[in-house]
Amino acid sequence: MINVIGLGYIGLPTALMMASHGLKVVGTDYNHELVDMLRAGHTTFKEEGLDALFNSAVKSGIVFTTEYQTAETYIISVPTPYDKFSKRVDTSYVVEAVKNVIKVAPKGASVVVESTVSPGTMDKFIRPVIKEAGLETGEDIYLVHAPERIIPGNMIYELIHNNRTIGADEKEIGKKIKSYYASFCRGEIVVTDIRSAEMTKVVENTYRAVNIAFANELAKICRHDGIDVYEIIRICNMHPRVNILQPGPGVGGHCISVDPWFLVGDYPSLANVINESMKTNDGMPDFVLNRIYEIMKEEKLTDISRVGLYGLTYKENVDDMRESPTLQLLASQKRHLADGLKVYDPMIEADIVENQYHDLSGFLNDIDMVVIMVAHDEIKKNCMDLKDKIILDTRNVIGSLGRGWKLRTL
Ligand code: SAJ
Repeated sequence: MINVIGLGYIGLPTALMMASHGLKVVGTDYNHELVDMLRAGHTTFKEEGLDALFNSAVKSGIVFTTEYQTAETYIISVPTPYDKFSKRVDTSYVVEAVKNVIKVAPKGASVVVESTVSPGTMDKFIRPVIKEAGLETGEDIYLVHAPERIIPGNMIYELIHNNRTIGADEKEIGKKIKSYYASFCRGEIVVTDIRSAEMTKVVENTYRAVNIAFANELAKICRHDGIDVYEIIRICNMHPRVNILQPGPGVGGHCISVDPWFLVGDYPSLANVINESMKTNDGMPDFVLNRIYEIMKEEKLTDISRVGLYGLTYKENVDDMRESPTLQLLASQKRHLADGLKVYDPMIEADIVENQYHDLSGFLNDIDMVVIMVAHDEIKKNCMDLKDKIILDTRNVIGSLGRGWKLRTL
């Protein structure tokens, strides 16, 4: 039996996938409300295909509980935030989960950490916990690190099709865990050692962060000289070995805006490009705020409450607001003792911020200038409704459609 610990964005779909592919799975989460919701037949976030997968897993007998189980294998998918001051990974949730697991784990159980950790975490934080409990790794407990790679917005597809990495001390254990993932994963599953698995995961997200920072820096350079950055990127990307990403209002989510800091925190004198890239990305919400003020001045718009931010989530077509550039921008505006910006996001039903709207037409009626922060499909479908507004399109959604409109970009 597999006991999946932590039923969030990664743990839940992984548990459901394994259960619906014939493995006996119990999902454990210490959050009673979350477990009650799952038991009542409701999923806890929106993701294409998640509800169908949930129903299939329930039919196959998945169980949700707040209790840790006696199981042959544990998969730990709990949060690993980072400490904003030290820039280092906060391992407290993983350590706590491992402590709880080893209280009930039978001799020879495998403990798979799926949460993203910084390189060396298993050696520095997890092995000592096992030792302190009087247990031996490789005898009483087998340690494995199996980081995920799925992208919010396309999770179910990517769970099935992405290649994966499994890091284990013993090849045989690595192969056993690989067989569980292979029950649903059609990608290639590489078995390596734990330190390499830890490093690859963080490096993958860092690679993307650095490349997004490059696009963001280009946007600033092009703005300085009045050049269209999108035209530059489009043409450069026609070169066979160039693939520049898209600039944006900032980098959100719980991965690309977080994981690269682990490398900066652990290797402060070595991770220079990474450090500068992260600072560039983190500076983008302020850059957008300055653009808003610049455009207001040009358009002789004096009332900030006539400006609206479209989009609260960290990217398009998800309901996830973690580290969202819009929330960062609003916080920055508050620090400057100015507020009043209106906000709307079709993916968010709850009231999250002040001056938030829940319908697009009401939102548009009350503003003169709209700042597109997220490229949700809704805004693409309705972009003709923006025709008479001053538009700051930070995501290049409107593009050539807006010729002759009051359209600005980053
Ligand atoms: N973004 C840009 N410009 C771009 C691409 C993205 O500004 O050209 C922004 C997005 O708007 C968003 C942020 O970056 O705010 C991150 O979005 P994303 O779609 O690039 O990635 P995530 O954070 O949703 O998921 C990433 C993925 N990692 C990589 O692509 C290397 C995913 O595969 C990982 O599983 C996930 O992190 C994770 O959990 O680590």
